[in-house]
Amino acid sequence: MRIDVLSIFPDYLAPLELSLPGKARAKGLLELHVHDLRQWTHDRHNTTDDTPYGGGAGMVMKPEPFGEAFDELGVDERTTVIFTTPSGERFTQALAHELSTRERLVFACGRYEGIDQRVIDHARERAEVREVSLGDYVLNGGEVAALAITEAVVRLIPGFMGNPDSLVEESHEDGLLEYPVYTKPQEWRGHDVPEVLLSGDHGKIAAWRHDQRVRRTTERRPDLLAATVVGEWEIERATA
Ligand code: 6GU
Repeated sequence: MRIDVLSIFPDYLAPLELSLPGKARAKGLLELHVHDLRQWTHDRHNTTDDTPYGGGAGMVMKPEPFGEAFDELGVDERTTVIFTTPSGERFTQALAHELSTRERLVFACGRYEGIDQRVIDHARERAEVREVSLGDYVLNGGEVAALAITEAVVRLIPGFMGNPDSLVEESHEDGLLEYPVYTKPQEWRGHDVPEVLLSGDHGKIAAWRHDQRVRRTTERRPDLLAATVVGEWEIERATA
């Protein structure tokens, strides 16, 4: 996979050079380029924004730098352009899986009040386009979202995870949150590891963990339960 990120604050994306994506790059599974959008400006102030037509607060990101960036990067029908915006569809594990199948992602990070709509309309004429939000809160710009989306997607690229089993039992893979985990020591500051985990009875442990997942999901994310195969009776038992 190749990922290009367009931003007026490329330093925000520095963590991408490290950790998870760094490992994928070392394995040759990922090629990653972060670009300063200002390199596609031509005035001496490197202007990337202007006042909105029709009036209103704030500034709008100009279309020309994005257009020139798309041209130079060769954005085409094999490319998925991701506009990070609080007005987008919500980013989920399902969307992470979908994006992990793409050969080429280009992130266009919005700042200020957003990007001139014609950039998105134009991108749709030459590529697949997704407008994506991290969740229902407002950030100063799309850089943190591009970072989060990249990390979630890259770890799903086949061959990236050392142990693919660890992907299966995670929160948001099957619609239930994860069970609580414990390690040594067996007793710590008056808190004991649950007895069942020391029993050696793998069937009982699996049943306990499943109950814990149902209980947590019911308490913290009841909205997730509607989409799972967990029945009413099971929720009642786990939360009894
Ligand atoms: Cl993608 N951008 C901004 N500016 N705020 C957000 C967001 C994105 N996702 C959630 N809040």
